[in-house]
Amino acid sequence: MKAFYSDRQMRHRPTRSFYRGRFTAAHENPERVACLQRALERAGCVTSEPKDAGLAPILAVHDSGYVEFVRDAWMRWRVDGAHGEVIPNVFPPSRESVGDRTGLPVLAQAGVYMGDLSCPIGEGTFEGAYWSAQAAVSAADAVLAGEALALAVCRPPGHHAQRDRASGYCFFNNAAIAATRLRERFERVAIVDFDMHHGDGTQAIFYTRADVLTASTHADPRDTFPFYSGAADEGGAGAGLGANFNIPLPAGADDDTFVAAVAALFERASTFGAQALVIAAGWDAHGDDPLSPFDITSAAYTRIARLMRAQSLPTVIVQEGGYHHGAIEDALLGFLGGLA
Ligand code: SP5
Ligand code: ZN
Repeated sequence: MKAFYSDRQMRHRPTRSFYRGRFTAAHENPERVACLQRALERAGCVTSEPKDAGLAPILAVHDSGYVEFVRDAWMRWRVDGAHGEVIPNVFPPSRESVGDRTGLPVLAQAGVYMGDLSCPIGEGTFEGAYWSAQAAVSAADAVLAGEALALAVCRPPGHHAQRDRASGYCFFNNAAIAATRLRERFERVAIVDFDMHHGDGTQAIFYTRADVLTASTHADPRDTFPFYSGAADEGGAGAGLGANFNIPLPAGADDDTFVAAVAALFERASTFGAQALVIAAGWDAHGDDPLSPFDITSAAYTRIARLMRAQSLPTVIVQEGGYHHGAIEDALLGFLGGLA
């Protein structure tokens, strides 16, 4: 299987994340990649450098003012005499009430373009997020060129990023970028997201579209980030009605429950008539993950990989979350085992 990763993704090095009243070490750290790389190596899979497809595939999903903010914020923050990484401390009464955002000071933009305090922008954040997106583009291009499967070791992750908003450690929505790329050839594309968190950014990006199905299973958002979306009754709107599918799961869910939910996502993709798949693959449902409310083992990921292969569709796998170093190596290794 072709797999893509650039060392330039390591340039995003968040030092902290604000959570429940204090700054904590960032869970989404560059060391995660070494664990994923070890799993790939153990499975005999070598990553190659993504091509530079430029900003166009990112701008096909994201607002240009937002992309410029991610690119320039760190430098502007320093010019302003602000400290450390770019983190907002003011928020608009409603995002819709903000007219032209492009002329605002960087601090005011941070409140518009950042949904929470866990996406600090540092010196290398844009470069890291840019190359993470390029890995997704290269994986999509490999599938467009005839590969049955390709994997993008995306880090920073992407599924919480909206068209014009970072959140949940995510800046550019790598899965949405890959799906948009696949749409150049395939009429109907399905995104199947089994990261433990709801893929709220991806849902928002495609919510009114009939050509891209977004299907996600996750911990019940009434108790778990991202809290404000991910319920089972969110089915899409307008032309996109019926092209969004959520399966929230209760705390304590086990392998059988989780695998059955992912099977239901694949069934929906099939009913939808998907001609290609994007898998938003997070490993944070694993029972050892510090964020997981589930009781899931690596064996679940082997079963999920088999289900995925049984769809016999061209497939791009995009890395999302997963924060326990041992668990993500083991989960990815289990998943890769299911592909054999
Ligand atoms: C891509 C992805 O998985 N993003 C997840 C974002 C979750 N953000 C909120 C969780 C903050 C957790 N800090 C945890 C301390 C637990 N001991
Ligand atoms: Zn997650």
